Amino acid sequence: MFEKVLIANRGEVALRIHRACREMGIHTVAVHSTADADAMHVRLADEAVCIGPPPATDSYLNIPAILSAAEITNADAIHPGYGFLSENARFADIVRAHDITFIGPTPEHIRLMGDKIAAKEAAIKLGIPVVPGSDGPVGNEAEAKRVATEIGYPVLIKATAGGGGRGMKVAQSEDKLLEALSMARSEAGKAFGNDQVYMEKYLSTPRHIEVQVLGDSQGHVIHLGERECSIQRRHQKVLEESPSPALNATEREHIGGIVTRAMTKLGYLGAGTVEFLYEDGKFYFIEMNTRVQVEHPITEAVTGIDIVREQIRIASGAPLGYEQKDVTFHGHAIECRINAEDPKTFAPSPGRVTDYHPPGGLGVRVDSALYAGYSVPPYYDSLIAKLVVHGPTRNECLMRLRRALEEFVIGGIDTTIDLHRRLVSNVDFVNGAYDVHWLERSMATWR
Ligand code: MV4
Repeated sequence: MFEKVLIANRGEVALRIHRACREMGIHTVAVHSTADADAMHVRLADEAVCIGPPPATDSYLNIPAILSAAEITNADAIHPGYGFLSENARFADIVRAHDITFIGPTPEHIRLMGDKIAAKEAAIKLGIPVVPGSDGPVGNEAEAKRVATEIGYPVLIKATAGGGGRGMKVAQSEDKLLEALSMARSEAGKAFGNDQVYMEKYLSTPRHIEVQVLGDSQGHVIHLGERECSIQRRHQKVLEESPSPALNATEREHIGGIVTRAMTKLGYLGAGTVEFLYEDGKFYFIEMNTRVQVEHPITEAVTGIDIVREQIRIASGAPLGYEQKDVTFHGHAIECRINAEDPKTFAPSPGRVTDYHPPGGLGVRVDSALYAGYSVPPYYDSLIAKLVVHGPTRNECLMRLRRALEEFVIGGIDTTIDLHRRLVSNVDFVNGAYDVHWLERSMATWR
């Protein structure tokens, strides 16, 4: 097992990784920019190294600085968390070249799943259902017309180098196809320097459901159930829950089995999440995330499995701590992402936190690096806390979540707490009757 892990991240996820290490008797090295000198992860880590000025490109994305910090502290492993360098295959390669363990999948699998078209082709080979569409990039207009006729309108044109919803154009009928195609191409060229696009059948009211997997170096893979992530705004997840209110036990077992068999065939190592669109009882693969995700705590609540601990164990060469038969699902969990943003305009709201009072009680977890007197810096993602609530049933979880949100006090900056207070009492949400467009459509009617 590792002696010392360098945490190449900041904020709540850096704290999360530090906590798992601490409980395993592993020393931790925090890295931080000058803006994060007073951050909680720096205070709690065994050692801390300043890696640069505030801009992420000069600090948390600065590969030479992070590797230097690992060298001078003699860390034997690096955990990238999520975001920043967590899905950067070149970083994983460089870490490996320094004889330091990268706590994550192999660079090959990171690279494979980072290429949207290659990932889809791999999914097909591995027996994972995908959205009907073009076989790779779409060529000229004639080919686009042929493919669109084959899969049926409406169709969606997606940028190969895109992701997170950027560079997508819908064509409702053939007379709109060429315009959508040229707009998608030119936007992709400008945004990503790569105008390659592919085509898929457009699913108009899908849900976003993802399956968590863990694979070890002995080739064992287990799944930890699914997470429903449809409550999104402009492709930013706002709230997630597990299990999905839309799935029954048979569907859960069905998709869990497909993903587990596929990841076993692939020889997947580490924690990973296979993302699907779900519509009319069918699953369609959209992408795979080769990192621990922001919303992992709801899976931990329902299964009782510490995902970050398993990541570290797997990376050290230990076998998974569980077989599939040991994974049982209990109750319901919901995570509210709380951002330092204006609740109406969603403009970032950095600044000094004057009051901080997180909720507590049975089944209430708050993952946050905030403290009274802390100044939220303006340079990074606006996520400042994750409220994770667990209860025996979805309704009891909702009751507990409403109570926890009432208690939650963050003073001195704007936050999105009020958005969640509104969400968890909305009848459509309470009934689980929503798709990926629901939140934006509903908020348009909110004053
Ligand atoms: C789609 C789709 C409908 N049909 N693909 C958006 C970002 C990327 N993860 C994939 N996305 C979508 N792909 C087809 N063929 C609708 C979306 C989509 C979406 C997906 C998941 C979560 C939120 C979303 C919001 C808008 C559109």
